[in-house]
Amino acid sequence: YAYDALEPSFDAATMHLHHDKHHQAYVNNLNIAVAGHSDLAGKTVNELVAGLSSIPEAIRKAVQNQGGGHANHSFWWPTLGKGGAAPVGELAKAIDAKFGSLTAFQDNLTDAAMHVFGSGWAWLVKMPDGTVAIESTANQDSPLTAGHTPVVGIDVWEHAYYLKYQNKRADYVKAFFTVLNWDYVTGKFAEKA
Ligand code: MN3
Repeated sequence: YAYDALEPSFDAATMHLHHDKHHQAYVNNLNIAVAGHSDLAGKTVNELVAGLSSIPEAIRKAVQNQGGGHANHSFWWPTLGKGGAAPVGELAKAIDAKFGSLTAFQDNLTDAAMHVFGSGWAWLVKMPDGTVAIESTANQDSPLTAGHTPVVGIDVWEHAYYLKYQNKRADYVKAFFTVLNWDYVTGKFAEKA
């Protein structure tokens, strides 16, 4: 989708900076970190962050930060857009089972997003047993490292919202729910079932 596709919730200038500068920097720095580690070359970024403990110590922190940044943003972009007002099918069932309602889920995720101190993410994740849960991660840590699969994520780094929303993270989080592509998220959840 175009940079202005999520206007007015997410403005085009923020999307340009976020995708072209911030996300690109994670990619560039990850490539620098893994250069010379030919054994890692065939792995996807999700495999790298999921297997963080087996990454050589000298580059583990770089893979955690830069690889996590690449993995988190690569996950995130396709979940944004216009598509569906609510989850359906298996995801709707899982959210209802855990939270009781879609509104209660949104309240819980909003709360998690508001309580991230500093930079990080709030997530709805799929647990190994198939249930869903809310968690937050610091910096660019990925839920994949703990064996949890991201389903919905909110980037609460200031780079995600400061240009348009300044310090008003609550307004940004509210806007996020208006550009969450439930059709896509629901489809991905069913795929991983
Ligand atoms: Mn970001």
